[in-house]
Amino acid sequence: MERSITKLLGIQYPIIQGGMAWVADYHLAAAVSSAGGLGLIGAASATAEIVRTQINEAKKRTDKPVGVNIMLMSPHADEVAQVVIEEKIKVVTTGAGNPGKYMEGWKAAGIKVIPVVASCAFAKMMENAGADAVVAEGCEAGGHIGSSTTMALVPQVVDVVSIPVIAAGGIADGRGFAAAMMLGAAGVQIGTRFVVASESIVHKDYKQKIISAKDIDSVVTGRSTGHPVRVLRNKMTREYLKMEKEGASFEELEQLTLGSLRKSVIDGDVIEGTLMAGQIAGLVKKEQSCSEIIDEIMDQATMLLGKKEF
Ligand code: TUI
Repeated sequence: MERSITKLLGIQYPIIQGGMAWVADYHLAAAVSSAGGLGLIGAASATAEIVRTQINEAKKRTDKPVGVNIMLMSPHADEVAQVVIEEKIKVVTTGAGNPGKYMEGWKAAGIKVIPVVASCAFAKMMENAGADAVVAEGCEAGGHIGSSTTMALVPQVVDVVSIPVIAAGGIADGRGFAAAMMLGAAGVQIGTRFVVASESIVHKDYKQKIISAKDIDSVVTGRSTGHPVRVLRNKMTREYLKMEKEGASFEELEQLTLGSLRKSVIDGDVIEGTLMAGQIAGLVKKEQSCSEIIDEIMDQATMLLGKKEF
């Protein structure tokens, strides 16, 4: 069993970029892959043709492998699952659901499949279904989350599967990377720090909200609807949480957040928009290139762990 994800994925450093909706486009994915990590295009709720264009733009910018993250609640997931085969994508990660029905097709196409999991039971199910690795994502992560923390989840998942485990949630520097290794992870997935990367297309006002965030600026909306989402607090979350407290219906709450991620990422509306970010936002202090981010993390981790090979 290959335990090293650098060998499994043909990358230099065991750092994969989160497949963040609206944020993880071809600019960011190509930059992370060029810097030696694994960049991902976040398909989110985009159509198959948009994802195909994104893949082709990424290929123009880097000769290193770029993966695709498929958000399984998307109405276009079936078509996107086919596009990754047609475009000869080498690595697919999945989020917010069960990718079981696509597994056979992806494996037959030689794709390395890495589902994001938030529990041991689901990790084991994914291993049995043929996953090559899993991302164990703790609830410190931004966006749609499960209920266990990274510290508790990662070692428990490591103990129930024999495939490599990639730790996610709350990791943004070499200390987090080293800690993940101590928990038995083979690598890390990083989101929030890459949101503010210079190659990230995210509006400068959203980046500034992350850079100026304090440790306690993170909240979880949607607990009442069964779709908890971690974001930075703002006017929108105050209204959302108030409505949740008053027993608003799923439809009313959906109405409030409709198009709100586009508002923040593209328009820079940090008041009414959804500012998805992990709890580690308070640690992210400046905009840097993906190459600077990855080199800094690896230098710090190498020093702490006393080893260079991953
Ligand atoms: O998927 C994510 N994070 C996301 S997806 C997303 S798009 C979105 N926007 C608004 C509302 C909702 C979603 C934003 N952030 N992370 C990976 C992840 N997957 N975290 C947790 C899970 C997960 C949860 C339950 C995976 C599988 C699962 O259950 C599968 C099953 O069938 O038991």
